[in-house]
Amino acid sequence: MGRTERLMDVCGLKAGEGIIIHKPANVFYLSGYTGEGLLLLSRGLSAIVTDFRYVEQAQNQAPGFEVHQISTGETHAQVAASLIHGAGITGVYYEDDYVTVRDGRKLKEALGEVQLWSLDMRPEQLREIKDDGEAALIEKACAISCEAFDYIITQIKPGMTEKQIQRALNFRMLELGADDVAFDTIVASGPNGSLPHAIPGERQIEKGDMITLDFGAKFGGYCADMTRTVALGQPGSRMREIYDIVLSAQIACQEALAPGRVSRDVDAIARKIIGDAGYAERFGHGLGHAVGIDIHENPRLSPTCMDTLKPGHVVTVEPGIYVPGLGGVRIENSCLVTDTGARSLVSAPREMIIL
Ligand SMILES: [Mn+2]
Repeated sequence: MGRTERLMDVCGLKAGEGIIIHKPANVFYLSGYTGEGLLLLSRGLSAIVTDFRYVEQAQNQAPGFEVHQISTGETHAQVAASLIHGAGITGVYYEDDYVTVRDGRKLKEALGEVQLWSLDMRPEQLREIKDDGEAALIEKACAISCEAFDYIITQIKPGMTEKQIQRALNFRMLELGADDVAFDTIVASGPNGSLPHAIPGERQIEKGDMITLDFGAKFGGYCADMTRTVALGQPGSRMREIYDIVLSAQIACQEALAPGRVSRDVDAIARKIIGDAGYAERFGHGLGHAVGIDIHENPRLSPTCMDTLKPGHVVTVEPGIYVPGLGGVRIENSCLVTDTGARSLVSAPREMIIL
């Protein structure tokens, strides 16, 4: 069954009801189309509403969809509304978590008597379970990322700035076939490592620094996410200790991934290991998150997420310890939950690399 049919089924969509999709990630998931515009679905209609710039692209990327071009001065909502009225649709699900208040009001005006209901993240729920093709794209994105990592560790030298490392890493991922980077690459050196989402700056790296690299390629519309913390020269004893704690937490949690496990219980394993070592307050973020078309998806491996892991989930396992004034360590793999357990899609070694 196709993705649009599955979505209509989980919505319990009846004749005379429709779905409007605005969110680019959901439009791509359901149709393959990557341009601007919106998707309109019903039991008898599969349409893309877009403007002149994207008509040919939409026809090529989404051959199963009628493509409707808006005229100058016309809005997407007006064209969608006329299609909805023409098809005799009386109620429509839409993404009330995404459409702005202003656009929602315009949509309501254009639709007139047609009712609007919340789509309630149902496309995102379908996207949680990756099919084999999606898992293969994430695996390829991870392979590009790992190859770029192998390269960058040969390039890092004292005196380089964080920004220089960031640029070289991004450029290598693009050279290796990435569509783009999946998110802004983090390069955090020395004391900057205590900032989990540090912005790479002009700091020059020096001997004795640990450097956290958090990055990923995007390939075929899917994201990779990995983090390694490497040392330039011998690190101090405290940073070594922190590294060993984070590594044991990462290994234990990755080994614990399996269908049937509750997300928060996996998070708790890391929190116990790091807490027992005396660093509970220095691990303030969740253990991980799902990754796919978007870099952050559900389920979350966090203290509050009760979701059960299932085959086809791809989740990151990324414990970290962050000590202001000293630095930080994070180690992250993106992992595919399988029928029997899980496997990392990231092949780079997790043990400390000293450059
Ligand atoms: Mn991550």
